[in-house]
Amino acid sequence: MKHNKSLRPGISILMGMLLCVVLAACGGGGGGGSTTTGSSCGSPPALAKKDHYRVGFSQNASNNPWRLAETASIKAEAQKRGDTLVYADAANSGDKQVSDVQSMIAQKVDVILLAPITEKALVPAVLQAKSACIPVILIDRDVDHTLAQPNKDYVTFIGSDFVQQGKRVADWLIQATGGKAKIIELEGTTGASPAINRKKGFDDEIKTAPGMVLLASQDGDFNRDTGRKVMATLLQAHPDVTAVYAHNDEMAIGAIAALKAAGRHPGKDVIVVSIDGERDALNAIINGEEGTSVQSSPFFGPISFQTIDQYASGTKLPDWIVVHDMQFTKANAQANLANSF
Ligand code: GYE
Repeated sequence: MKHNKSLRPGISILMGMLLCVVLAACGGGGGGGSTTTGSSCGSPPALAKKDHYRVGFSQNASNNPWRLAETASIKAEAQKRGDTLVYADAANSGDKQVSDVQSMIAQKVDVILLAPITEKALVPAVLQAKSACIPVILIDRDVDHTLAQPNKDYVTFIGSDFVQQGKRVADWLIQATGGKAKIIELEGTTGASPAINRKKGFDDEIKTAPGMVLLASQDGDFNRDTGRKVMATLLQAHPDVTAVYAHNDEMAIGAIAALKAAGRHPGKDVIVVSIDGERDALNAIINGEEGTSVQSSPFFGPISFQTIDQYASGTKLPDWIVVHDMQFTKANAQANLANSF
């Protein structure tokens, strides 16, 4: 029969589609991602449930206690579960981190935990992992949502509310200074989601108190020595400074060193406040050189692997899994020293 030839492919496509519906597992296997047109493995890609996973962890840097604590937490949890960790440290380079993720894709890991250095640099890598049917879970830093979306291009973002962290620091500072301060702000790495949002949270909140004046705000790269150098320079331009807000503890410790080197008395003539809750900051709070540090928990191991389990089981995850943070002051710094990093 003449039209049989053209009919057959049509039938087999139909049969294939029916089979897909019956199995409800087209290309994906396990739970998680929902299948959408144009993607063979789900959007975001599904993750088949297994007893043990090969998990990629792309860390953006290892040059401070916070990063080391995060890596240790992830490694410990992987080991506890008998999962295999494929680890890479991008040493503060967006380009290196993109190639680290590409290498994990080439090694066909089951899932990638990614701590993207900036909001934009890792977007191509996230989309490449999606095309390769490997789900990505962002941890500790987010990407730009106009370029890649949760529950579509990647599974979810697990991390702190950075806007809230900045706001909490500002509220403490307004209280401690009676609403009057001349402030230098040391920003985290330009383009990194905690830097963007910690600035927003703080800057918006101090606007509610007219006596809070922002003298200068500059990138200190989340780094102790950069923070020290930037502070030393800004101090010369603004000797009237009475408060320093650093986006992380490392830069606060650097700023304290710069202040002391310039003959100032942190904790007395300049109040220093920051975010993270690392051991050096808690000690600075105890000895009076720092006012407060709002916690940003680096302990991502348990929550990340629990999220992998939930995703593989087909649990619908929120776009953002919010990590809740404490705040350290003179009242509780000593008691929390033993658990710090
Ligand atoms: O506060 C900082 C680190 O992304 C939340 O990055 C993290 C931040 C953390 O370098 O110390």
